Amino acid sequence: ETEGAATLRTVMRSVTPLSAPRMMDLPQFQGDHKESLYWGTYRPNVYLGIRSRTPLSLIAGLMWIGLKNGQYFLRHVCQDSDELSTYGWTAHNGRDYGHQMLVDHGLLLTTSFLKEKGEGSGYGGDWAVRLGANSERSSLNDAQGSTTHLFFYIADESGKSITMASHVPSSRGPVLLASGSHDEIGDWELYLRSEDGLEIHRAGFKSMSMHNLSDLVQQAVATNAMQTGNLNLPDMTEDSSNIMTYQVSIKTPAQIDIVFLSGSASKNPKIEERISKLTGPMLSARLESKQKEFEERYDQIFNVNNKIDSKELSVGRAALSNLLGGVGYFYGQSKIALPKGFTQKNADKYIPYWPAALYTAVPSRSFFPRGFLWDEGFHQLVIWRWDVHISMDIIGHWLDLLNSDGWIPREQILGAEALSKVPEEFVLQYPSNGNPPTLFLAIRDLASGIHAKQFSGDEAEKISSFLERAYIRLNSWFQWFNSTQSGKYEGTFYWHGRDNMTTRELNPKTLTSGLDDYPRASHPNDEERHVDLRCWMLLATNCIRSIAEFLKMDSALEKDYYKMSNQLSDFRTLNKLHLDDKIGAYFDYGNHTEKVRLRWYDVQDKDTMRRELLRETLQPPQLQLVPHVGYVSLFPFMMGAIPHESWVLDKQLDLISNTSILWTDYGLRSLSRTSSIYMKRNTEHDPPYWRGAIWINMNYMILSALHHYANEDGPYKGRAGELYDKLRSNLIRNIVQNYHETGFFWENYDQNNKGKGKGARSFTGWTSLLVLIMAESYPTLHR
Ligand code: 6A9
Repeated sequence: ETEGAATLRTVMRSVTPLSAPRMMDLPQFQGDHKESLYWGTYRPNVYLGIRSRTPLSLIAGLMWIGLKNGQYFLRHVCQDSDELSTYGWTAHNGRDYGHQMLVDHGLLLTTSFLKEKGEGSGYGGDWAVRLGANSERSSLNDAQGSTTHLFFYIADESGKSITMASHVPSSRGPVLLASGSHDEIGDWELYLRSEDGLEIHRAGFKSMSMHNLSDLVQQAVATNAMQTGNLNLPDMTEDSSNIMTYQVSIKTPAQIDIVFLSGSASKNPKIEERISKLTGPMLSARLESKQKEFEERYDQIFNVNNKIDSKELSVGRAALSNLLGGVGYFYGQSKIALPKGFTQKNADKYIPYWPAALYTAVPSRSFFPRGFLWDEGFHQLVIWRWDVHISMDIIGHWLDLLNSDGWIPREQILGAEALSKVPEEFVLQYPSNGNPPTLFLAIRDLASGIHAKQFSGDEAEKISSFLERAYIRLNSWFQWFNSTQSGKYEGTFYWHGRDNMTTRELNPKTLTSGLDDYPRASHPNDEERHVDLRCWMLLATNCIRSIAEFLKMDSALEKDYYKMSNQLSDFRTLNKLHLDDKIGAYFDYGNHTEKVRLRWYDVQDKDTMRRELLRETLQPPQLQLVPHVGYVSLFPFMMGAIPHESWVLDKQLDLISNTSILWTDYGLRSLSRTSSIYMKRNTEHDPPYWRGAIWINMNYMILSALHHYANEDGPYKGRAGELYDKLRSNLIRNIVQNYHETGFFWENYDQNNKGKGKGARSFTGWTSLLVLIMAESYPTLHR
């Protein structure tokens, strides 16, 4: 076989699905379950977006014209540059109810979503959206601002045309806006109802690119404005339009109800009844009772003992709701990088993954509205507690993305809408790159929950069949790590793929670990070992072992896991590989020197930053423990791998509680203030990221370990308990305060600047672990 043929085989394998029964083919994901999750607010990248969980769906959404500093802007896609002072779901149950609030420079909008299967409705049922608009007092005297233009659209991704109602009277009663038919749901109709006589303008477009909807509407309005002087849609439609847009211009306060009815609606005598149930006073009553249901369920699951005050409670609810309201459905093909030097005939440097669906939560609706592998494990810690069926459905989708090597692409950019948000250089996925297998955190909980008979009979049954089918997938996922990310010596691991040629980075990044620029060995080579990866391997082994025990599999494979789990949890081995026993801290190991810095160089008349070894002390890199105290050094602690009577535990508590090292009043720093890389840029373009800031996923893991050690007898029990209480209240206080002050949850928090939110705002991914911190719910890591 030639080298080329071998490479080709490797490439083809990387885009071939694992040959194993698909998770999503399980009976539990069909029938009622599937239908009950058909429609939803599954387009988290727009301020309000509805679609169904099918590749070519009908999609609906909201736009409006916002006014900022005397200038008009069309709002649609969530963008931080819109400078809304807040937006997000204050209630959302992930299924059939949600309530969102948006504040756009004096304009207060609310969007409510409600879904139900009525008598006569087609597959997936009917849904309603209530739009509320109000003005803040201060801007009422702004004459322009008192008219608000709202746009609601419905479009068919398959390109099938939609019929626009021939005449839209400006009337009070429900008016038909549009109708059509769809293979999965039959005929459908869209109605609008408002108590005020409204003027409605319309436009229809024919287009297959749904990510350009804002442009279509903006152009139509702008062109018409030039001709008529009004900010109105032109009341025209293109032939066989598959996108219909309706504009209502309102004076605040106003309220509009929009209803989508599926099934052969107009032939159905109950049509009036169905409309009136989903609009007006009856809708108000239903929304109210759904809200109450949501709050009661939240209390029952997350606030059993009234652990927090009411001001904090509403922030916890918003955190959960934003996570659930951020769940999206995506369909498309990842782009997988070809090996260096290879290109396709058409010059493409990638090969597409197979077309796949992904139902997933997203880290941030504005910045990262797509699936991220290791983020998802943290999301699922919250979601399984709320709705274990949704959680299994999400995890199942992810596990179906395993290729025949046992690899899952880290960042999921599926479909044109998702792609339109990602800069070129981030698009390609590399089949040699890992990302922490955090889904094991949630799966571990499900397995232990079954052991502990914590689930209802029906749930337990479904979880069992889920785990049974997942077993072979989890095994190949694990084997991928075990074979491709192993170190030079048995039982050691490191994140492969770090750049050992770079001259620009102060410390070559490790994006695969999820901790991007967290400092590792300065000169990557194959002697490296990473303590965080070793701990993820421990988690994975323990999880698979516990599933195997539960499924009573008496196989050689189970014995392997048993052995491996014992090896990886062996305290003496861990210490030999990673412990600095002078200070009692765990470190990576590798070819390292502390004596590096970034310097400006003049390269061909251009100033760029380059890394250099410090000449004056000239300490060449050598094999050693990498002396940076931070999140990575706490991994054995996080995983509960330190025996509760060990002196090392005492040292870990020292590191955590020391204010010159990790402790701040707002949570724990990612990197010690004493580290040589603390708050250092990595290149001229890369400001510090995981080099000091407070991140909530890691704080949650550390908190859960403190909780664990505070509840185990041992000499450090009391101390762990005190730190636990303090850290927990610091985290809650700071996240809540930031939410109240800024209207958002943040990607991370500033360890210096009074704990101020930093990075992406409206980061409603793992920051929503706040819910579990408030509830004191922690993963079952500890055997
Ligand atoms: C950049 C720019 C609009 C970085 O939360 C997602 C990930 C985490 O998994 C990772 O641990 N974030 C953390 O270090 C955000 C990554 C965004 C990369 C893509 C595209 C888009 O600009």
